Order: sequence, then structure tokens, then C-alpha cells
Amino acid sequence: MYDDNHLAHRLARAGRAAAVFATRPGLPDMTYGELFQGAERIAAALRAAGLAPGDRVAVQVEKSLEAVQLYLGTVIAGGVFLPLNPAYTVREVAYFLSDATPRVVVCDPAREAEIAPLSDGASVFTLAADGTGNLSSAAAAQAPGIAAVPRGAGDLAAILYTSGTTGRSKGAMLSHGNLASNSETLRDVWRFTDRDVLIHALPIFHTHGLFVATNVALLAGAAVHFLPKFDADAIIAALPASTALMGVPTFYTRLLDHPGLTREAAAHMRLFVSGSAPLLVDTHAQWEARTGHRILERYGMTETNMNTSNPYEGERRPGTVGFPLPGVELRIMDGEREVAQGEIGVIEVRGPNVFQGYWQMPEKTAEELRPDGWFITGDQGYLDADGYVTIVGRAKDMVISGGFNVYPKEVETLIDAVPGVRESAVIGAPHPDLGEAVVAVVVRDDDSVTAARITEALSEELARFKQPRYIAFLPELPRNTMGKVQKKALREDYGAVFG
Ligand code: MCA
Ligand code: AMP
Repeated sequence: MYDDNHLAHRLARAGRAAAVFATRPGLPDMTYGELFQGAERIAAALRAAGLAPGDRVAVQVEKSLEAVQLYLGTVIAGGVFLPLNPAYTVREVAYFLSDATPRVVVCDPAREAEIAPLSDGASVFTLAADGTGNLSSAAAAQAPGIAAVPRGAGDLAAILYTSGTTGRSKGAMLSHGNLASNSETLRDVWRFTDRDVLIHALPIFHTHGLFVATNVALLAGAAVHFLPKFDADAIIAALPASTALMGVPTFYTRLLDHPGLTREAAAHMRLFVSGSAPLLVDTHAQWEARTGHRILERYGMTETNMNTSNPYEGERRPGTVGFPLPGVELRIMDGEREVAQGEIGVIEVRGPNVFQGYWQMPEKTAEELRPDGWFITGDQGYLDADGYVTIVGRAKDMVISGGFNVYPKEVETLIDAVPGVRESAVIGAPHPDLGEAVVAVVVRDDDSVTAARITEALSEELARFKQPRYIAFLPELPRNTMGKVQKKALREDYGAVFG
């Protein structure tokens, strides 16, 4: 029924066991059988709506088990899953829909009136956080048991957009082979089995929550505490009955602020994984002192899924992201030259995890993906004598706020369009909760332009997490002799604005 390269096949093969997939407060548990039957009904509904293999299904919905079923149903139907952050504004969604030309769009019922006009002939379904909506009624009218559309390892399973450093967001094309190989590797290296209970508090529109947490749990047949979002109380309450947690560094710093985080509370846990942004050495040390557990830090990207991981057994070295995963090659380059061990350069990776290129952007793909398969990550790092990888910075101009990426260029363009603004520079400054937060330094022609006016102008345009948390005004931006804005100097000057 399923081709062996088929992501859904691999997930379903492991997940057919009757284990409970999820628990939601106030709602009954869902078994794997129910999860996949619902996914198959959705697959049939998508097909009835005209979805053909290779067609995109764009999805902007709140986190729910039905949203997981929609992901699985899409790949069973041979479609390409395209998840979007519910925080994106209508303006942001309009771009993704026009670029990806989906056959099906699924949105929250509250957004239908705004999204439907943008769908350009696509079938539009609704799905609310509580699982209601006309997608569910369309699925209920279908029978489960649909045969999965055969897919090869190179066929697309998903497109995830990552912002471009110079403007338009790029759709990273991920194949069945990319996703299946990486989740199998992670299941094995992190030792996930059907005895695990994973606390899932990440969003499911990005790699971390969808392809790492969800896929690994499904492949292992693990039970999952499926929380709608990060909630320190709920996680602390779930710890004694769980074995694993995956989170961004903000999860760990927020949990450290919770008095319920004790050695006893964490005694049943076997694994805490951190990624998406750098985990401070201090957070690592505090966590170990409080719980007795050493957080396992790993490193990945939308384009590659996971590349490196600290060891499950062996030393988890704070400040490093561990070793290349089995099957993943990693090298440190200075342009075309591989640097010596210990020297800093740009990290490149190659392996079955590396994506298929950017959707309809062959020039961008060629800039970052070499013909021999090496992907130029844009992260700067080095290898130590023991083979651990340390990330020291980014060649790309990017801010990571609470695990979400913000591209300064996108924010600067919108600020510069505010009447009375001459120019702006957007940087990331250290933030005690979010790791980094967005700061805008603005030069104005008109002194009546205030921070409040800029914030108001951005509110309809940009998702909240991209909006500056601090806005400063300068008579002019610092520039080098070439006329380039010196962001390094600005990062020093505004490095302490969040305390
Ligand atoms: C929410 N807000 C944010 C963020 N999240 N602002 C800046 N950065 C953020 N990350 C805004 C809200 O809109 C709200 O705005 C205000 O901050 C307070 O929200 P709060 O309730 O405190 O936030 P939260 O809902 O608790 O969310 C914080 C969070 C969340 C738990 C850190 O952002 C999160 O789950 N982040 C995980 C991101 C993630 O999964 N990244 C993986 C990407 P207002 O004040 O206006 O109401 S995949 C990846 O990077 C690669 C592949 C990898 O290696 O994993
Ligand atoms: P994205 O393209 O949104 O998936 O973000 C990927 C980027 O997050 C990487 O290129 C890194 O810059 C960063 N990242 C992910 N994991 C880590 C980590 N453990 N330490 C430092 N940076 C990380």
C-alpha cells in the first residue's frame, strides 16, 4: 500500500500500535489507530477536493491533533504540506499563497473571510483549534483506509518557508527521503522507543516541532503529551509521567524560573533536548544543578533538518552542538578552501537530510547548494580536536528571537516606508527571556515620527515576533568607509537595552 520511501509509510508502520498518541487537558486520549484513520479520511477529503500528487496544501491553523492529521493526510494523499505560523499577518500569508500556488488552503474559521480571496481558485477549508471546521466535516464524510499515493525518496513531502536575507522568503523543498532519513537517525541516536512519553510544547509549523518532535515520536510509537503551546505549569505537571522534552532555549530558561523544577520532579525524565538557537553555557550548568540532567544540544536548519547532536552517551559539551549525525558530512570552509581544525569558517553539510532546493528559485538554490551536494549553511563555526562542532556566529544577517528567525532586511524595508523615516538598521540584542530580541535604530527626517507611530505602522504588516521590542533614534547610522552600515557597532551600543 505504501512505497518504502514514503514518509507516511514509515510513520504509520511504527504507529499502528494501539499506543496513546496524545493527551490534551479535558479531551480524551487519541490512539495511533485513531490518529491515522483521521489522517486517511483527510487524505480522501483532500483528494475529493481535487488534490493531485505534488500539489501544495497551505495550512495556517492553531496547533491541534487534527492539524497533525492534516499533515499526515497530506503526505498520504501525495501532497506537499506547507505550514504557516498563525502569527503571520494577512499580508505575509498573501505572499506565501501567491508564491506556492497551493491547490488547497486550510485556515482558522476566524480568518476565512480574509484568506479566501487570496486563494486564487484553491479549495479553502477551515480548521479551528478545537478541531471543528469544515475540514473535519469533509473528512467525516469519507471512509478511512485510502491507499497512500506512492512516492519516491526524492518526491516532495513539505515546503517550509525561511526568510531571505535580501527580501523574499524562500520555500525550502523537503522530500520524503529527507524527512524519513533524518527522523529515523534521530530516533536511533536519541534512543526513542514506544516506552517514551514526549512532552510536545513546540509549534508544529516549523522543523523543530513537526519534523523533529512529531516525526521522531511517531516513528518510535511513543506516547505524547501534546500541549497547545509552551506553558511552564503544564510542563512541570507533566514531568513525572514523561521521559523526554524538546525545546528552544527559552523553554529551559523559563522552566528554571519555575519553583516546581526540582530533581524529584525530573526524576522520571531521561532526555532534555535543546535547539533552534544557542543554549547558554550558564543555562546548561543551572539545569544540571537543579535537575541532575545534562541538556542535549543539537543543531539544525529548515533546509537540512538536524545536522549535529551532542552524544546520548558520552560527554554533552556545553557551548557546542556535538558531532555530525550518522550519515551527515560536515566541513568548515573559507570560500573554496577547507580550513584547518580549530579555525573558524562557514559550516557546510552534505547528506540525505539536505533539501531539494528552494521552490522556484534556481538562482538562490545555486548560491547555497553546491552541485556536489554540499549545502552552505551560513553559520560560522569550528571543529575542536575531539570533533565537537561549535557555532560562533552567523554569516547571514539574522536574529533568532525565542527560536523564531527574523530577517532584519524585511523589518528595515517596512520601517523605511513609514513617512518621515529616512533609514533604519535592525539588529538583535541579548534578551534574558528570548535569547535575542529585535532592536530598530532609526534615522528620521521628521521629528514627530515616534516609536509608537512606527510600531503602529508595522502592526498590520508584520507578525508580532518580528516587530522591534526597542526603537532608538540616531541622527545618522554608523558607516564604514565603503558606506556600509556598521551593525557590529550598533550591536555593541545597544547590547544592554534589555538588561
Ligand atoms: C511570542 N512572542 C514573541 C515570540 N513568541 N516575540 C518575540 N519572539 C518570540 N519567539 C510575542 C507574542 O506575540 C506576544 O506579543 C508576546 O511575545 C508575549 O508572548 P508570550 O505569551 O510570552 O509568548 P509565548 O507564547 O510564551 O511564546 C514564546 C515561546 C514561543 C514559547 C518562546 O515563541 C515558542 O514556542 N518558540 C519556539 C519557536 C520554534 O519552534 N522554533 C523552531 C524553528 P504581545 O505582547 O503583543 O501579546 S525550527 C529551527 O529553528 C531549526 C530547524 C532548528 O534547529 O530547530
Ligand atoms: P531556521 O532556518 O529557521 O531553521 O534556523 C536555523 C538556524 O538556527 C541555523 O542556521 C542556526 O543559525 C540556528 N540554530 C539552530 N540550532 C542551533 C543551536 N543549537 N545553536 C546555535 N544556533 C542554532
